[in-house]
Amino acid sequence: MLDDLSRLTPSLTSLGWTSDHDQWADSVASDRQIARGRIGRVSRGYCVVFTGGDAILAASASIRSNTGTAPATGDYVVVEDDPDDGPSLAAIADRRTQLSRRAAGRYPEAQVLAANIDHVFVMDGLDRDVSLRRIERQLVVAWDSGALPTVLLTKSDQVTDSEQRVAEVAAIAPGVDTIAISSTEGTGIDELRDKIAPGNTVALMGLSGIGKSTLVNALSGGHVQRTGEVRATDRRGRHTTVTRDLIPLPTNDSHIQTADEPVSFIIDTPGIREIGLWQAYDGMARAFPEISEEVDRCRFANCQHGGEPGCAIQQALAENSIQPRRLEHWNDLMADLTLQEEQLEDLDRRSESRDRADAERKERGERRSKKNNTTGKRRSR
Ligand SMILES: Nc1nc2c(ncn2[C@@H]2O[C@H](COP(=O)(O)OP(=O)(O)O)[C@@H](O)[C@H]2O)c(=O)[nH]1
Ligand SMILES: [Mg+2]
Ligand SMILES: [Zn+2]
Repeated sequence: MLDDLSRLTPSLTSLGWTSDHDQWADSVASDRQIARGRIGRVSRGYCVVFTGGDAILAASASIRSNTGTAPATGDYVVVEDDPDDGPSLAAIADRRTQLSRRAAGRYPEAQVLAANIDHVFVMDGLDRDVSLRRIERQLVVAWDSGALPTVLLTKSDQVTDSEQRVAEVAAIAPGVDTIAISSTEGTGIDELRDKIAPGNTVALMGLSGIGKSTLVNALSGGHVQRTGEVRATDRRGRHTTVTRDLIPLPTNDSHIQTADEPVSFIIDTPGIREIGLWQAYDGMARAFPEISEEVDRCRFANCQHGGEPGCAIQQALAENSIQPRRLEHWNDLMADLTLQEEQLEDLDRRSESRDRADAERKERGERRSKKNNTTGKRRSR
C-alpha cells in the first residue's frame, strides 16, 4: 500500500503541493527540517507523510500541544528531525477546507476528519430505508467543510425504484447533485469519475456497510481498500475500518503520467453512527437555504418563530414554501448548536476563573517569597 502510494505520487506537485506551500514551509523552516509533504494517514502518535519520494513516518505527539492543531489526513506539513523523537511533524499549513465533526465525548471539542478536500460524497444505501434526516445532517457537515457535497445512493442494483428514491432525496438536497450508483455493476461510476478533476480530493461519508470501500475500489480500479467481505480484524477480533487513508486514484486513461501531474485522492472514513455538528452555522445555511433565507426576513432579529408578529417563517409555512418536517429538523439542529455554544462559554468561564485563581495563587506565592528573599526583584505596578 505505501509502495503503491509512493509510486502513484512521484512528486510534491503531484500531491497538490503549491508554490504557496513552499513559501509557507520556507517561513517555518529550521535547520532541522527534513521533509515536506501531505499526510496520508493519522495513527495514534504518528502520521504517514507522502513526500513525493518515499513515504515517511513522523511522530505527531507534540504538534497538538505546540500548535493547538491536531493533524488530519490531507494536511500539508513540514517534518523535522527531532533530537528525541526522530522525524516529527513540525508545522501544519492552513487548510483550504476541513471536514469537522464534534468529537465523541462529554466536552465539546472538534475533530477534523479530513483536510484540504474538494468534494464530500454523502452516501446512503438504497438496500435499506434511506433516512432523510440523516442525509440532511450529513449535508450540513459536508457543506460546512467548504467542499462541494454530492449525495450518492449506493447499491442501485438492489432496487427497482431508484429513480423515485433519488427524486425524494434530491428534494431535500437543494443545490446538490443526487446520484444512484452501483459499484458492483459499474452504474454511475464514470459520471462520478468525471466529477473528480485531476488533483481533487474527495472524502466519503456514511454509515458502515453502505459500500464506501467498494466504491473506493471501483474508482481506484484496484483493491486498495478492504470491504465488508474481507474485513480487517484487529487484535480484539472486531471488524472495523478505523483509518482514514488518502488513497490515490490512478488516471483512468492509459497515458503515461508525468511526475508533476496532479493526482486525485479519495479518503474513506470509518462509518460514524451519528455525526455530531461542530459550530456548523454556515453548513446549516447551505443545507437549509429556504429556511435561513426566511429567518433573515423576520421582523425581530431574535424572533423565535413561535407566533411573533412579522415572522417570515410562520408566513412561509402558511404558504407551504417551507416544509414542516424540514423546519422541525432545522430547529432540532439549531438547538444542538446553541447548546454547544453554551457549553463552550461555560468551559471558557471555568478556565478563566481557573486562570484567575492560578494567578492569585502565584501572586500570593511571590509575595511570600519576596518576604523571604530581600534581593528579590520588585515588580513594577
Ligand atoms: N449489491 C451491491 N452490493 C454492494 C455494492 N457496494 C457494496 N456492496 C456490498 O455491501 C457490503 C458492504 O460494503 P463496504 O464497501 O465494505 O461498505 P463500507 O462499510 O461502507 O465500506 C459488501 O458486502 C459489499 O460487497 C453495490 O453497488 N451493489
Ligand atoms: Mg469500509
Ligand atoms: Zn420568525
